[in-house]
Amino acid sequence: MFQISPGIQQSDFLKEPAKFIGQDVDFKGVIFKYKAMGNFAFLQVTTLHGILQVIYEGAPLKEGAATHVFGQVRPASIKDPFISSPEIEIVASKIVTLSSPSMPMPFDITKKDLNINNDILFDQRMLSMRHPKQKAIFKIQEGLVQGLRNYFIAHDLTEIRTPKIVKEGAEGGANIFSLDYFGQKAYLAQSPQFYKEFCTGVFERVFEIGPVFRAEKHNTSRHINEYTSIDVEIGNITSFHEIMQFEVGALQAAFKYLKENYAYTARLLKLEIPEVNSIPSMKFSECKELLKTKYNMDFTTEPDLSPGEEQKICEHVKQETGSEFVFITHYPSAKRPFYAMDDVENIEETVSFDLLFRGVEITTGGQRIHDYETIVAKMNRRGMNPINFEFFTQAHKYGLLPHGGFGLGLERLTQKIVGLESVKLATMFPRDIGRLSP
Ligand code: AMO
Repeated sequence: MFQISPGIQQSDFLKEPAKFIGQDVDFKGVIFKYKAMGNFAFLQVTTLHGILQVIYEGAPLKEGAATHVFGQVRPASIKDPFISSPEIEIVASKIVTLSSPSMPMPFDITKKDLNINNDILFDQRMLSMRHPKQKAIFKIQEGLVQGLRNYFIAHDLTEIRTPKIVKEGAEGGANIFSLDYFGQKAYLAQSPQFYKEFCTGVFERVFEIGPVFRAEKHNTSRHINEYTSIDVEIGNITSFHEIMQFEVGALQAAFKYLKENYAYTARLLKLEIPEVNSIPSMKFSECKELLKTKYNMDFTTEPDLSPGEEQKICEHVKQETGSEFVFITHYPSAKRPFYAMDDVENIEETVSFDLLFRGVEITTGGQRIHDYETIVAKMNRRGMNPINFEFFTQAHKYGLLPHGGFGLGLERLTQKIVGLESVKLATMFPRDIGRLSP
């Protein structure tokens, strides 16, 4: 018997290669690009922390081979921005091949831009993601989640985990997947709405970052059938404005975190990470009026904004204020789910909001009904059977704090930060009406 102690090998060199100029180092990585130059070769080697340039004199090596490189660090002769530490290169004295591909890649992955069509990109996701610019999208996504999570924890939110197989859908509408649960009808959760609301009665402030499911029967650039919802719910609020303020702070913190910790990835993708100091806000009804007068878009009787209207409003706000974000508040009650609180000053409107960013809705949020009689009355008005939702309204019956929150779509946020044409491109393994694999 032998003892297993905690730990895994970590390389100070790979974390900060520029600090090792003049020193002998060794590290492991995969040859991304091999360029023969006569009697030597330039290699780009993908490592745990980025891509390094290696100069090597020796027998030819295969792209895609996993290697152990031994050599010395020196200032770089060519400063390539594709390399994560462009200021240095490694002159290899020895390269040991650890494993070698038996087949060439189905497409040329060594180009600076992959340029393959989306079907191939997604069919071959496990390979196409190896491209540095594809991988970078998901590093940015990781940074966004980490920045947001840090902010949530710093503001005393408890992280919760809620079921994804549920008895009732929370959001209404037809976009719900049903399944057979040992003879009972069940659904895939459209959101953790009910659960996060209960949990304000336990922890006061909660968040969850997890998958949710929407049976979208159309193929659009803004919909996927499984996405990651960043859900927040906060108790003891006096107004839904506090929820909006909280989201402004969370986005500000996440973008700062990206700038501080993902500089190489941001450079590789040429990101424009927005500065968020404050976010303008306008009422839904004002927004409809503006669209009519300024853009001749007369859909004033529609209880929601169309994608075209969202785009125009963002354009207008950017022109007027410079902000790439805008909150739209007071959505019509008719369009919001039953749990949304109506405005006491106008019960046709809710104290709710959407946040639009670069032309697309990325968040819905608002204050919720916390009173038992009010929520049951609203369900009855909508023809819903309160008995089916007793598990939810019990929380209201036994007392619930005034509360509110929001749901932020991680893939849409990533899409817009990176500047991708579709939300699917910001999803590692997208699910849409025609795709269930890989
Ligand atoms: P809503 O249904 O508006 O609200 O969803 C919240 C956010 O989730 C994202 N989103 C999607 N992203 C990709 N594909 C989809 N099919 C998709 N559908 C929604 C959007 C959207 O703004 N329970 C409420 C939130 C709350 O009030 O707390 C809810 O789920 O970015």
